[in-house]
Amino acid sequence: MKQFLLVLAAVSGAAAFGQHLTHPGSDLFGASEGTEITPSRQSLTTRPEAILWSYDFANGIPTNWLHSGLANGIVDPDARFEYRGVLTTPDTNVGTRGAFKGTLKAIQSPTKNNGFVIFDSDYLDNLGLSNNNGNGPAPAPQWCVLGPPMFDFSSQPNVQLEFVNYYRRRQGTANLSTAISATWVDFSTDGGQTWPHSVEINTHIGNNQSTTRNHPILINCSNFIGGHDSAQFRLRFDGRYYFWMVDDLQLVNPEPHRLLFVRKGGAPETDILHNTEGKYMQMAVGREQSLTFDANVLNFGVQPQTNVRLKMSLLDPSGNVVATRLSSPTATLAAGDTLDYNDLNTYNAPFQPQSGVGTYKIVYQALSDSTVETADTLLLYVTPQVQALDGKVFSNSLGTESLGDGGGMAVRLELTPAVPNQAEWLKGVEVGLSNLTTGGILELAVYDTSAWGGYTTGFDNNLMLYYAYDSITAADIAAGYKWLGDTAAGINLRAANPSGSYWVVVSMLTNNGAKLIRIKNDQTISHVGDKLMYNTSSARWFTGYSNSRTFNAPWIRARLCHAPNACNIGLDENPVLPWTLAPNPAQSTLRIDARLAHEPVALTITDAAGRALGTWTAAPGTSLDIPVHHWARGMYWVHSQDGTVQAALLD
Ligand SMILES: [Ca+2]
Ligand SMILES: [Ca+2]
Repeated sequence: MKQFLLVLAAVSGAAAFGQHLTHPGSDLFGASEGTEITPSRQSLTTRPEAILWSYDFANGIPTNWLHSGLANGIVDPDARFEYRGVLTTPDTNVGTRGAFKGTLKAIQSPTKNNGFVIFDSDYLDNLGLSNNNGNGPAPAPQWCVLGPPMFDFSSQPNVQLEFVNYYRRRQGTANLSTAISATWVDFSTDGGQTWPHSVEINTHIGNNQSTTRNHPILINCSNFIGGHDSAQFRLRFDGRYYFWMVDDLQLVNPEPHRLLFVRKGGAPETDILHNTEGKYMQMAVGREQSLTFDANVLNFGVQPQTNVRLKMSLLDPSGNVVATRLSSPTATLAAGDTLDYNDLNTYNAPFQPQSGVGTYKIVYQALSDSTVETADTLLLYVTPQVQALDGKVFSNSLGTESLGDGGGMAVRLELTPAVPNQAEWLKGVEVGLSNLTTGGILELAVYDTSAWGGYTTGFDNNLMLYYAYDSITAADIAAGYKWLGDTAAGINLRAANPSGSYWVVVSMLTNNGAKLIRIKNDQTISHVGDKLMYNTSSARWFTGYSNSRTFNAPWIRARLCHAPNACNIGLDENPVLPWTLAPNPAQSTLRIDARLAHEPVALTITDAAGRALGTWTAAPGTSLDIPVHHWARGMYWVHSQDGTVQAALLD
């Protein structure tokens, strides 16, 4: 056990330094699919008396606005935002016209129908033609700024900029990094001669991801332009692909009391922590995990906020609040300051879903004496048998286009037993497939965590505990998942150590690129340390992509049960096995205990590779000792004639 724990710690340590081990970024021009990305709730200010200025693009781009641009570093009159209006061609029903437009639509701003603007980097680079990159009217990377003339805010110390935008992201700035957004807002206090303040926006999405079509942007720019008589702001597109649509600009007085959930220092707005390495948003009943929570909250209002704390509520499947937790309070939070997860957490008071199978709701609220801010509700599923990282949200897919033929994904599986020391079984794995998948073969392998040799070495095949593979059929693609398990191979993995951790590895084989496989991914909750991906071109494993959740919670769902015959809902989940192994791990002798059996127990033992080592029979009501001191250390399988299989570990 000591050795096992050391290996486990090593893997955890590596994951904790994941930022040094992440892939530099997917080089894929992705197809658009899945749900759009929604950050924590963030609504525009609605108090009409607070509006200092607004423009809804009903009358095009005014000629007195700042508007200029560069294409690939050269001044180019085509590097401009385009106006989509009622009478323009194309009109307000059309968004991007680029070669990668897919079925993407126009922005969904409040006044979309009277006009909006778009910086269509995709179209400007390729004129809407495939295989024409760089031959459009304003080749990428482009740089373009757009903004109204200056304002006199000498009597306005507090100013907030708001607008609605729809951005699909690829690379930012002339240095072209997927880690940087191409969407910025700059601020000037000298009428546009210099722009000393810049804010990168839409940082909550990664490469090839889109915001929602009505994503609000709120920037408290009091410290930038408040109190200045030559105040100015401009939108800046600075990068490469895909597009940026903007509408309904307004400058307002910030609200006196407003808290916002925000990202800070790479930490997500809100986070959920489990008492295991794996963050299971689907938990098999009996394996419910204790949960704690944290958040980062910004005082986005004008006034200081007092008695600031995080409140968590758990609602059971009937909608009843069954638990609440509060973080310790912070006495005062100044305007513009942020409390992070060190302050706003419930680490000292875990709670766990206890009302059985069903969908639980988790509600994050930031409280002060003056206001309440509620984040989007999170759903957690307690299932009859499924244990999975994903929370059933299809954000995007990732597969062989990016990871290559033979690329793979692994998720961590903890077989926490419902009953201490009771054996746990893996019946099989369900892999969520994007309908962009065209076929190929999926391979499933399960390893103890001790098989992990590092990011370049990968998993030791000699320590493989379970293996299955199958072709992806048209029916699988139509169903949206591929089942790999009992029907394919008829083998059950039994956990020799029920408290152990395993890696469930899915490899994608495309017949030398003839087929495409894409596996669904959920970006909702940040995952670190419980998943890995293998990229064939780099010939190594990665924890994910830098600054992106493109590979976050792949839909690789394990079906668990307490015995091989108990994997169907409704069956007895606690059968008594007619025979047991002892001791396990064994050293010199492996004892087959058949004292509870009513018939002779005939056993075949195979090594991890499936090679048979011999056959033994224990008489009912007796024990049989098998000398194993001359066998190699490692994992063995003990098969009985009734189809039961148990793992034996020789130590
Ligand atoms: Ca409009
Ligand atoms: Ca040009």
